[in-house]
Amino acid sequence: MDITKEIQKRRTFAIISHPDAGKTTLTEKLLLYGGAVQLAGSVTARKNQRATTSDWMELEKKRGISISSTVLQFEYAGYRINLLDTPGHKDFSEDTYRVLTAVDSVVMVIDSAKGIEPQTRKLFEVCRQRGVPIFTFMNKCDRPMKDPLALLDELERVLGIGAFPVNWPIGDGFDFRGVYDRQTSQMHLFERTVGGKYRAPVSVGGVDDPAVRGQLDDTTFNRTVEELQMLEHAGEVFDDAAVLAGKSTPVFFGSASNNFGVQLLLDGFLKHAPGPKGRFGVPSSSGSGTPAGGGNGKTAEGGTPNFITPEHPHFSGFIFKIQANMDPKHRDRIAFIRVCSGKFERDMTVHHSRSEKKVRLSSSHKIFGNERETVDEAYPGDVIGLVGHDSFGIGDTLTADPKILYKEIPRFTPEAFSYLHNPNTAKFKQFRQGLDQLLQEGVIQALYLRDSAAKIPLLAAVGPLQFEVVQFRLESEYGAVSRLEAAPWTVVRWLPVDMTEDELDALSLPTGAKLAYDIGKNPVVLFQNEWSANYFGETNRNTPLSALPAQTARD
Ligand SMILES: Nc1nc2c(ncn2[C@@H]2O[C@H](COP(=O)(O)OP(=O)(O)OP(=O)(O)O)[C@@H](O)[C@H]2O)c(=O)[nH]1
Ligand SMILES: [Mg+2]
Repeated sequence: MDITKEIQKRRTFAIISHPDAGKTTLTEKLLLYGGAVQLAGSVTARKNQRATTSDWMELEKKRGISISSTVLQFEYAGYRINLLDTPGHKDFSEDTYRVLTAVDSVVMVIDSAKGIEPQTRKLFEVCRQRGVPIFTFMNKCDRPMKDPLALLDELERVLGIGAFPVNWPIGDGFDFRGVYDRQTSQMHLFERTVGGKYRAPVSVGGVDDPAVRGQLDDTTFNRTVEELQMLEHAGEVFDDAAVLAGKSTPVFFGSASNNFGVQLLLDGFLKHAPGPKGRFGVPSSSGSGTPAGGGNGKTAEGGTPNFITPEHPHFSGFIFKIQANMDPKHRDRIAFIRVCSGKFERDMTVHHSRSEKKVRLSSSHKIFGNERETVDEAYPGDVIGLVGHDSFGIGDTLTADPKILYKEIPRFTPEAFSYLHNPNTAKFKQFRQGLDQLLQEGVIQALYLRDSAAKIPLLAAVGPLQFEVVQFRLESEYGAVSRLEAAPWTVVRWLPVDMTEDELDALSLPTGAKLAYDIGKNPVVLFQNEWSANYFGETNRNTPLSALPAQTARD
């Protein structure tokens, strides 16, 4: 009973979009509302954390972009909110996609002047495939924006999703006056705040309220009334079932940097967003060997095989992110786990899927940007950070019931390759240690050429900005300067994991192609181009190639 109540309190969501739409700004503003509530209570220690930015990494501050996803947990209106800010740049999409496996819904931020941009569209596709409910925030209404009706149309046309405007903008750009809440029939008038530091003051009233009417010129007033009538006429109603199925998105307008519409979004989101959902596990090879469903097509509770509900009596969760050196004072690594079922208690002993060993989880934290606080218990929906386990990797399951195994983490095909040299032999230890850590975090992948005596790591990235992050972090966190050298390949394909060394020797590769191993010692072929990879595929039909990394290590 207790646990059901805790589960119902949790809301876990990610903020996604194309770069620069305002995710981090919105995140910070959501905290202002969440944090302000905490200030009223006893948790005054939190006060300074309002200054904590979601972009805490040095390189992020320098570049003004998000490079890594950030977890923030706060209480608001009786809810325990786990919020994940994600990077928008496509080179970091591996991190963003991993985060999407850990959430129950998303807020999609759109720059109202630009409409739906390519990366938003890609991320939306992932959400749709996963059936994740989507809430939309049309940001930057304080700047000249596209016609709001055209924006709704774009959502429907480009994304193929129904759009229900929960509120409606009044004017835009310099003439932006606020939003009309269609649920309560009230106008929220906008006042600019200096630097957007404080909660924006809002005055509220109906359309015909003289105080409101007096703020609007005739053109703006008439246009708003006309648009609202058109929306009423269209007769769409808020359809919770369609939202939960990811078929329709509630739309909120506002301006994150001005704190405007942020509270309406937060309240509207909490009213309709789903709590923690159950997840499918896969049959585990460890434990008793029987899948969670008992193998008879039904679980003990009578559900679908291996479907693990949050109320499942045993604790389970999976690691979706690893981050080292978040706090320069500690220099340790945190494994972020999404709790999926049961109750987590600090010091509990659980089964770790990768090592198939029992581990005791004694160092568990609640995370707030790069700040942390010991947490003694956690419930489904919570994201907690675990410290002190070097064997933990991304995708690992931790559970009190060894029969549960999650396979949630998506894999990506690298498309950019570059050697990473260590020019300073005296710093070899730091270089190696730093690189190993970054590889474990999944910041980048590394390959090693098969016939090369010098073990120079060949970095393999989804996008070239990842190289920059590796170099920057090696230097700033490990004191190791590095040098990149362009490599001639653009395509990597994984070979069957069970190929023997003799079989590898016997392969006849196209010109310029090379054999290499990934860090799990799985064999791969590097090709100069797609054509060469296809040619090899056609002439070696008995040796199937895979564009995705092998899931299991050879040793
Ligand atoms: N005018 C205006 N600018 C805004 C608003 N919200 C955000 N911005 C600005 O837009 C820029 C990008 O904001 P961020 O919050 O860093 O964007 P992001 O989506 O987190 O970007 P990435 O994480 O790099 O993908 C910053 O300069 C913000 O100040 C808004 O409501 N109005
Ligand atoms: Mg950001």
